[in-house]
Amino acid sequence: MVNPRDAVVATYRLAGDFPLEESARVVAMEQSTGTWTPVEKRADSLEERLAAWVDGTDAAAGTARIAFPLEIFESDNLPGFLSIVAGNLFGLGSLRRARLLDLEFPDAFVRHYPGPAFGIAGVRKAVGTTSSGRPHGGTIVKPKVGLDPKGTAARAKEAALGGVDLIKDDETLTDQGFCPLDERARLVLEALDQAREETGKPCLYAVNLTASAADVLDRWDTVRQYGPNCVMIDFLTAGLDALVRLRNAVDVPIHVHRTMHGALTRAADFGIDMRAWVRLVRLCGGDQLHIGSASGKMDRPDDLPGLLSACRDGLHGLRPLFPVSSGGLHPASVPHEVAAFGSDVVLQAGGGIHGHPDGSVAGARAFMRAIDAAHAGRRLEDEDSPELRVALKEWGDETYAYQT
Ligand code: CAP
Ligand code: MG
Repeated sequence: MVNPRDAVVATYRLAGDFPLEESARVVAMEQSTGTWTPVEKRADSLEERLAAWVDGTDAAAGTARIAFPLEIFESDNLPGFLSIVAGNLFGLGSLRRARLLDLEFPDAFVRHYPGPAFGIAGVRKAVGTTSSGRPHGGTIVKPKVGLDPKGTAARAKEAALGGVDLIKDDETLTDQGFCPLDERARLVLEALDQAREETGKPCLYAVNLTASAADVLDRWDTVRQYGPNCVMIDFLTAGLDALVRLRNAVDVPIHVHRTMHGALTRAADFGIDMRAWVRLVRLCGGDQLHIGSASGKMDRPDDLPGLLSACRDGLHGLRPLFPVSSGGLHPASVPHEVAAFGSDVVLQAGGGIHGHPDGSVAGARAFMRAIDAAHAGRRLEDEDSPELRVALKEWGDETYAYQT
């Protein structure tokens, strides 16, 4: 097995024209010093130092560990990193299955990356849940797009008055003409200050700064004048480099959305597993990350415990990532989610709060009461909460398919 001090190890699921061991060697060569045919080695070649190697295979699982010498990577170039561990191999005609499952980094690689500045403990401190340790409840302002800054702020204020810990922009809301970022950030943060005067409770606003790496920093400069307490980025569409740059610029928690992940994570035979992305987002400094839910509208993660471990294990002393469960959740989903995630989770409901028959304040109250009850091990049906009763009647107790 590789000496973990000096190599990045990528685990792949491989299958193709050749036996597993051979396919693994093909990938190791293609991603480091080789090509399809031998090339005469020059006397001054560095190939010995830079060649990747097969660090073990598991025939039963159909997986192979491929070790890449640290020297093959630049210390701070994530696009280059992905070109090596997640590059040509997916296009090789000899493979009919090539899926990157996981990544292991040596300390010498990790120390060039910032990791989460807040992590679970830091976000809990910001929200005031350090002592209770309860799950956080958040919402996404809905409609996804379709409100101007005033309308967004009004709906955000209602959710904050209902007691949520976090309000986020939706992943497609950035700085469009119908809802300019500058005015939206200012009005939402003002509205949350007003709500806090009434509730006495902090509420994070994850303002979506998704844009090119350069523009993300300009957008941080735009919003920082209003005293933001959280920011958000869609890390796949913006790029990991934009996440790192944002991490190195901001002094508030970073909420990381994973939109577009399905194009990479869902195909059984080809793709990049969410676990590899969790490791990279944690390295790059996200504080909370969507990883899928146990009962919502999105496709189930096939190894939720493995994702939770990647969020929280002692990865080189990096702070743990706060996992976010979201997508089609409503109050009756909460016990299912808490059973699967435990209490260190951010549960989010967009439609499951703003679609409440009695509006967003009632929807937020219902969702937060469901979190309190589930955290205390109480049955939702026994709660003395008119808002929760209405939500349970409206959406029932089962996970449900998309309601068109
Ligand atoms: C949820 C959501 C989130 C999804 C993302 C949406 O809204 O805002 O983007 O949770 O999926 O746009 O669907 P609802 P994932 O609560 O109204 O469904 O968390 O799997 O990355
Ligand atoms: Mg969304």
